[in-house]
Amino acid sequence: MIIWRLAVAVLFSIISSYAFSITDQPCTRPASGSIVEEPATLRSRNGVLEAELTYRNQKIASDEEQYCYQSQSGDQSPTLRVKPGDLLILHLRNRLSPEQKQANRSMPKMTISSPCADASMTALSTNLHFHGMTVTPECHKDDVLHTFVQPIDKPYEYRFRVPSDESAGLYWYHPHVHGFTNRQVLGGASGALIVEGIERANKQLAGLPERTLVIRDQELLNPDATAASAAFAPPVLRDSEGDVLNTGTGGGKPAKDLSINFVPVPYPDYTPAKIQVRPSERALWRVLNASAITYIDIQILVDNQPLPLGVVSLDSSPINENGLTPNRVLWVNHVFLPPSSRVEFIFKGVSENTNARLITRSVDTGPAGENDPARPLAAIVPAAGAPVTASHLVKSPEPLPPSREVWLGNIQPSKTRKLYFSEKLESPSRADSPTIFMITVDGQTPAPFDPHETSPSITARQGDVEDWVIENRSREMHAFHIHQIRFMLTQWNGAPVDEPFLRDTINVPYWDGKSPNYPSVTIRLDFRNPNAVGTFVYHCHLLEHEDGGMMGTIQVLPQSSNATK
Ligand SMILES: [Cu+2]
Repeated sequence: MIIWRLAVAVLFSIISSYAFSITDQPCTRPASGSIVEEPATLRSRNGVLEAELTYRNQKIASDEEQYCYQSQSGDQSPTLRVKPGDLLILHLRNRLSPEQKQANRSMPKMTISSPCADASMTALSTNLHFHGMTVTPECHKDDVLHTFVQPIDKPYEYRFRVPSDESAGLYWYHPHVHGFTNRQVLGGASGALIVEGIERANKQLAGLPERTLVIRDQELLNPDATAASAAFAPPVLRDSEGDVLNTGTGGGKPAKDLSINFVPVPYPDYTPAKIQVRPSERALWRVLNASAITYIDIQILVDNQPLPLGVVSLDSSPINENGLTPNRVLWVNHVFLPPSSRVEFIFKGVSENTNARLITRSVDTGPAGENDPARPLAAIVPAAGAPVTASHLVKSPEPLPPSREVWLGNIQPSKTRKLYFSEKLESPSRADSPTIFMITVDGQTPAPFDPHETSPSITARQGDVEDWVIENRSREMHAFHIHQIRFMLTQWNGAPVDEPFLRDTINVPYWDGKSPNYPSVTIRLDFRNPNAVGTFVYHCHLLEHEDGGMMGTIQVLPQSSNATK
């Protein structure tokens, strides 16, 4: 008995020291100016990727936390790499610490029954959304309306098959608990997910080395610093949420700092991170804007001249009209990425002895928007001895067979709807009162998202294609995103556009406050995929806005059903 007790005590001390070593500063991040390392990778084998992700937090200021996903080997935010048709099994272990301060926004407490059915939504609840993927909105797959994993729960299992026709490219995962998403994503809760095989859609990619760059935003590391050019800077104004308001100058104090693969590039000095490359080596660069609220407009400057970027995919959708125009590359000087968007492009390479930088240009988010100034992200450092990238695309890929789907641009929609983004102050007489954010189906009463509302805002039918006009009636930009499906941009402020790719997020320009017509985008949504059947959400991907109510639900009925509204 004594030996048994001793063994238990030893075992306990081993477990506790292990627990201590992994909980002590679990979300440690690199210093500014560090080399940008490729995220650790978890790769499927024999058609299956099974992994455990432990979700942790760490307090870094009185009201600020870092969040991280840790793999079993302790790596943060690993990139998940799967092939179409693979089975993905993720065990999500919520280990958020209850000692952390709860967010101010309190959600009504609900009875915990199971992680699949209306568990409580608090600052310690979490779940996963697989952004961009066309898996079904069901529990254990890609549901965010009823799946809430609490710290007391045993590991929660996500289990789904990547659709065999899922387009190859860059996707991502992040938590999606209404009211608390902003805080978690701003704290770093995100990771890349790559569906392999993009070189099958574009033979110009064959054999290229590849690099994944995840750009995140975070609270300012030096919020009280003044810019070097402060003599010319306008006064710093903040919105009612405390973010630095758009100065309209392209410069000044940003609302948030940015990081690249977790290397912070903080205001005011913006010490760039370092990307090591081999001289003149072409590569596929995959860039994700995983920011909670920050727009970026990426550009590579070589000796201060823009380097053309060979875009092959946007939002994990190859630039090829579903295979109608294979091997297409769009050469552009910069790429605008709203929060949650991704771009994959051919990086032409830079020769030695050049000054090359990855930057974001400034984005004018509107008078009520955040300040997103121009700033460097990373110095691109060519050196013959630079490490070989961890991953290369297949050298002799088998080209993808032609798609059996009719290109969305060639289909007439069965219905047109109009939705609009709007904002109002909680107390209209007080300019500093919190903002209420709304997305409303035209004709319905504007109201912020209510997680207890059981009837969907929109009902559609699987098999259909619909056009939605989305207006912005507010003085700041919003980024429309819908789960489960993709769409095509067909009009920008009423003018036709003909994009050879689909998106899952689109920016909607801000209203100037006087024009009789609100700015709008028209998108063609594809409900043909049977995986779209079910109830899921559409929302603004500026997560402060989503948490503040800018979200709605859509129910997609099976094709055989009659009811629509
Ligand atoms: Cu928004």
